[in-house]
Amino acid sequence: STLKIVKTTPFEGQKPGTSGLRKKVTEFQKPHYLENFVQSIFDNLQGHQGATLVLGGDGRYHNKPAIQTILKMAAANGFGQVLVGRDGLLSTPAVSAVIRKNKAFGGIILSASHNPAGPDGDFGIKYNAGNGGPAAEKITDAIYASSRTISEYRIEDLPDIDLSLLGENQLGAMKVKVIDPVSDYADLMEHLFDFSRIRALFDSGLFSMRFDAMSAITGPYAREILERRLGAPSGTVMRGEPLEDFGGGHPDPNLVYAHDLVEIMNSASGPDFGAASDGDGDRNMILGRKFFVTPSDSLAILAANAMLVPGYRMGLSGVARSMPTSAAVDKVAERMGIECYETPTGWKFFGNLLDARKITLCGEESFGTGSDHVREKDGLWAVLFWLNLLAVKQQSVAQIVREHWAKFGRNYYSRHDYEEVDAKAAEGLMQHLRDSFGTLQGKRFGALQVKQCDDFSYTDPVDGSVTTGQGVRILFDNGTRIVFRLSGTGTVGATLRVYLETYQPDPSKHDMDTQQALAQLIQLAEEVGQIRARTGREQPTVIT
Ligand code: VG1
Ligand code: CO
Repeated sequence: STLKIVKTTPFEGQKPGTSGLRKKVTEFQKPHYLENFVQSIFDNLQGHQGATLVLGGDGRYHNKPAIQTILKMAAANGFGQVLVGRDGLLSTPAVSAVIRKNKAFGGIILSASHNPAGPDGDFGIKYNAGNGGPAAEKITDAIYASSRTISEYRIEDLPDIDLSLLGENQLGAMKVKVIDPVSDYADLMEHLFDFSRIRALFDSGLFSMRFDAMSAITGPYAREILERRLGAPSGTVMRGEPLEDFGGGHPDPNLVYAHDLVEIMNSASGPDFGAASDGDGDRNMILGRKFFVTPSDSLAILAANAMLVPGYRMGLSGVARSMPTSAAVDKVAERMGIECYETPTGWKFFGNLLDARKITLCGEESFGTGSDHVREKDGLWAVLFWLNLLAVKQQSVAQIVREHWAKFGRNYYSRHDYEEVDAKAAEGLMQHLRDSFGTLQGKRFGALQVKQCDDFSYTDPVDGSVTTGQGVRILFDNGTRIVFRLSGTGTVGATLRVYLETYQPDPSKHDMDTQQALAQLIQLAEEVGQIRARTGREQPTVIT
């Protein structure tokens, strides 16, 4: 028989983080490294015999060999069929859409999102369940436990499948169906948004946009949807060819890493609307001409205007945001009389709320927004939502945001990242903060008084599961706060994230520079966290 049972020994540290297992490519290239993790996933599934698995990745370096390996392991582990994107490509939201459409058993996504790619870059792998969403913590914990005791894995010793051709192939007893990575997803978008209205906006000749795919996965999706189905002129999509090393770039759609787009949007004759997505297509950045929309504001604005979009005409059952995300959406929920849930960072915590229909929209400050249409955040979805709003409202991006602030107040908000700091120093900083809770409680800093400080923990309202240690919060009056967290997606050292927020209801004070509006809080974060002394950094690596 072609079935091989290969003896192996565990690797250290195959612990899924905020979004799956992310490591250097060189780590994944070690013999058995990928195989051990994939077998650890399969060993924690039940009822997958004969079932369908969805498989695809963001096309980064090592995607191709990894896909072939996983196909052969899926066959050896009894799956009946794998749906795989042509050339092994599928964006993260597209995997979610394909799982749901085909009622598949689950899916595997190969991506390290916005982390740089190439032989010296990062790679990643994540398991999604039958609802299309990232596996819950219970499952990722079980996968990690299996990876620590694994002694063998199963793989079919068969030739590679040609993934460049659409259609069905046989791999041992298992079918491999190569699917168009774009069409199911594009159809879903057409179903949610008013494409004829958006098309009319482009046809008017009075509106232009630029979408930066950052040489990552969204290029083919954006070209099909924006340029073909919606009739935007060709060239609307920039850097639309997915490259294995993302063109050497850092496909993180923020003001720092999408600076080409930012420059285009900042010119006086620039386009009316600009957007970008990340490596695996689940993030979005929204820009107007000379205007940046913070992701937290974007979520709030989508929620406030959802009824203008066909897919959400019936209203929202509720909304959710991750804890560090600004409370702008809370204000909208309050006004609408719907529930707003506060979850830990990472999309896996939204899954239960979406499945239970407690929420319709959700989002994170880290350029992630989504809805119940899939179980991942969705970059192009957010862009189309904005396009639909622009087409209906016939206003500029800046006008829409300013009107929103005037109505709901403005949450001045910023995140300061200190990347690749010494892991021990970062842990020490967090521990120091936790040790300070007693002395901080009630303490006054000028006009600010600490109302509460804690390490955020979350009880899932659907299944009652508890997740602790999700970030240190220092809460002041009126929604002013500082949050400290360590990233769970980095692969080198530690990344410290400091989230700063203050609420300003007065419209006459909505035109301040964000960093200036937060200056006192930034100062306080330094004082309380001893950031400079402990990390050796004079300033953040990235400010968003
Ligand atoms: C970051 C973001 C988080 C997001 C996660 C995955 O996690 O802060 O909001 O869900 O990335 O996004 P962390 O642990 O580094 O802060 V993606 O687009 O990288 O899948
Ligand atoms: Co991503």
